[in-house]
Amino acid sequence: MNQQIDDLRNQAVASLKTIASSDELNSWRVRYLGKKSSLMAVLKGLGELPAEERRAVGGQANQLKKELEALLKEKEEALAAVSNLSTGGTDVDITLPGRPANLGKLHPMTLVLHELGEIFASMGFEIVEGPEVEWDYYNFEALNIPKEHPARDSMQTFWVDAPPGENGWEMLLRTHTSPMQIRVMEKQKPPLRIVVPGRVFRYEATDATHIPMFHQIEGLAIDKGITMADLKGTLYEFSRRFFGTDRRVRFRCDFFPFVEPGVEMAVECGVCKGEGCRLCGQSGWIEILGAGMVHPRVLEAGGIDPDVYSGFAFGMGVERIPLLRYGIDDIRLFYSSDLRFLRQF
Ligand code: FA5
Repeated sequence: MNQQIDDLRNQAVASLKTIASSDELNSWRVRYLGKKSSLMAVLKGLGELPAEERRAVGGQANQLKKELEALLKEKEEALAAVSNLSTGGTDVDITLPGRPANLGKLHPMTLVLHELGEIFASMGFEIVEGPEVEWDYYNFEALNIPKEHPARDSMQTFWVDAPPGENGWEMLLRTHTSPMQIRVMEKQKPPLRIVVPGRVFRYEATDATHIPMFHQIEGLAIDKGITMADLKGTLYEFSRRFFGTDRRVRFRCDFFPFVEPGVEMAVECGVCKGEGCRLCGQSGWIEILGAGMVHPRVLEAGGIDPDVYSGFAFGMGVERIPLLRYGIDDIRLFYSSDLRFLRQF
């Protein structure tokens, strides 16, 4: 009998170790502790045993019963702990993969500014930045646009109500990035090649190609013997790299008081491919920049001798660049905060 109870214990303990679910544990309980189990049969049959054997077997069998009950409880708790772990103790299944984090991305204008910077940097231009709140001296006066000059009318200005600066200068939000031409010339002597990306502001009505706050990138190159051919070569190369080799580009004469001669550069419309549409005002072209040879008076204002040096400058409207590349038909979309639009870039 002694041996039989020992065998039963070994069997019960060994099979308990393989159990991994509460169903299996229930079958184990029925098998080793249930009414029809071998252990219960031993306990029920005690009365038929001789008195001295009854005590010894009874003690052993009862001890095994207690031991198996304790093991059962322990296993029940272990299984419950595992199941709590996988559900986090709640209705949430923590074994499921996590929700992806909502990653932000750069605004399309920032991406375009980075790309323009890379293109011009690879052509040897340094990238510099300047103040958005400017003196009228740098924005107009030093650029050969004196007070009362009609060219001031083409750039409706936001004036800043602030005490006047040196020589009675008035404060404004810069209407273009060209003031940096003067600021750079004051500090750096030729040869110099710079581009200036940045925000500019104009008091204007909005439409599909005009907004009151937009970005420009100014370019300036000054050295001995710089000609219009250098300007055109640089801008053609920019267009080839940004828009590809098959996009047509057009130069036409234009007037800006700070260049002589002056041109505007237009690129074939990306929406209608030159056919004419709402975006390009049915012309097939979109003007992206003004440019020209730096006016001798501007070189002088920057402290550079126009008899020795010459230079070219351009000022490109950055928002119009992705319009042309992606065929977007309204510039205002960039600032409408519509994530369905912005996420596409
Ligand atoms: C200028 O701002 C001159 N400073 C450019 C220049 C620089 C000429 C150096 C010569 C030498 P303009 O006002 O044309 O020029 O503006 C330049 C470009 O800015 C335009 O071709 C256009 O692409 C963009 N632009 C002008 N106004 C707006 C506007 N309201 N919204 C969006 N883009 C605009």
